[in-house]
Amino acid sequence: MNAYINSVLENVKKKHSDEPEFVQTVEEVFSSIEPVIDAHPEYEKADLLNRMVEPERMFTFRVCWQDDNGGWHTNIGYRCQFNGAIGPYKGGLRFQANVCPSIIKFLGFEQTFKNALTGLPMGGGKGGSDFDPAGKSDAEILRFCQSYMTALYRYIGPDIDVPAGDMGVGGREIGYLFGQYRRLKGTYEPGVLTGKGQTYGGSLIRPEATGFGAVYYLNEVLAHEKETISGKTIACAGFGNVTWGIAKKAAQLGAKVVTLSGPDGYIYDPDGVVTPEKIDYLVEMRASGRNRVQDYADKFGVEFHAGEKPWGVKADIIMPSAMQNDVKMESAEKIAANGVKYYIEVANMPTTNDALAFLMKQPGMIVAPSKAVNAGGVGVSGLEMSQNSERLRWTSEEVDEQLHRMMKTIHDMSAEAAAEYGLGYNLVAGANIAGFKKVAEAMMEQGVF
Ligand code: 2IT
Repeated sequence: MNAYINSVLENVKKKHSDEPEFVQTVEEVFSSIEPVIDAHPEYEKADLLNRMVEPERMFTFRVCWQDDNGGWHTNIGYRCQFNGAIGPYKGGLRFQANVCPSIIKFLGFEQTFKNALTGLPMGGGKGGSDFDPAGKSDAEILRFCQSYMTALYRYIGPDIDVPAGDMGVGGREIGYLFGQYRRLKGTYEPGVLTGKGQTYGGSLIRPEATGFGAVYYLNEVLAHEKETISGKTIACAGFGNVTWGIAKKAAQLGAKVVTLSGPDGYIYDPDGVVTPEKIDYLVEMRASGRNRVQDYADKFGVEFHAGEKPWGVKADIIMPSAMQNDVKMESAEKIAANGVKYYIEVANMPTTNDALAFLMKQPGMIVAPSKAVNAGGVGVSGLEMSQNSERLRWTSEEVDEQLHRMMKTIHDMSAEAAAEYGLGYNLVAGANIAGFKKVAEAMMEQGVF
């Protein structure tokens, strides 16, 4: 590897030895950018990479809230404004017990390049809290969100930093956060958050966007291989918003999602999550707060495998759509042994770096990276911001068409970036290169800082 990249990587490893996810994502991005660094000696001269791996700003805040029995709890709130070179910081909030600086920073770093790929003016940011929403009442969620926003509202705004949802933060939480922001600011600024409800400035198709976008991207990959999605089986993970969107779009196009997973195990439904009843049930399961996928097996009489991951199931397409590092070496070996041709990452960094490198080496396997595949979510958030600032509202068809076009462009741009450096049809390297180049050029033109 290029000596400069190596030295920055060593620096990151030393400085952040307690932040494994962050180190992992830096290593993953840096593994692709050697040809760009070689072609641009001015980047090393300006020490661009050491600047790029340091968030512009990151802060924590106290979030204190009262439970329904009058007991008090204190959580840590985070916001990382990673890179604002190409637009206001933009990225979701994750509420999950395991949230820590490493997770927030890895997500913020990924978000920076992902947002660049959308072609929209959005910088990279991420935030959240170690608050665990599981089993909390609606009133507890409301009080937590109000307290969270009370601490955060001074530091965000439609032209400053625009949070949205991520795991544990959906339409309900965004509503409560927006209500509190409005109350504190005394102005109506819908562009401060995305993923809002339809009655107060939310964009049509935003709930579907990540899953739909992932399937549109998949379609481009299949077209490249002269195949179509119709009749294909897809192994997914999770049962949240993203997996719901994939199941819905896949069913519309004649394909079927055959696995779902949760912290309790996975289900295998050979008929597919294809009927409206089954697809809607994912939303119901998520809303129940039980965080159990076994409920699906019980309701529809399909197999449930306790404590296991779905990656041993033979399917045409694998779409890990749950969380980071869900696919480790052991699962990757099963996927390869099954002769799977399409490995399409969806969740942020769902594959460990060794497993990803292993899968990319399998003859005939096509690997697509999450920062491109799931970019439709934040892409439609960008469209929501445009609609808010222009005070207009596009129809579902208009948003869906723009999403479709965006995903095609991201795929084509990635394929072209890889081809330009003689890397063949390498979507992982292509996405890293295309995203990196855009952010790098913007930073250089602005005097780096
Ligand atoms: O990971 C992601 O891209 C998101 N959670 C969505 C971010 C957004 O601002 O819509």
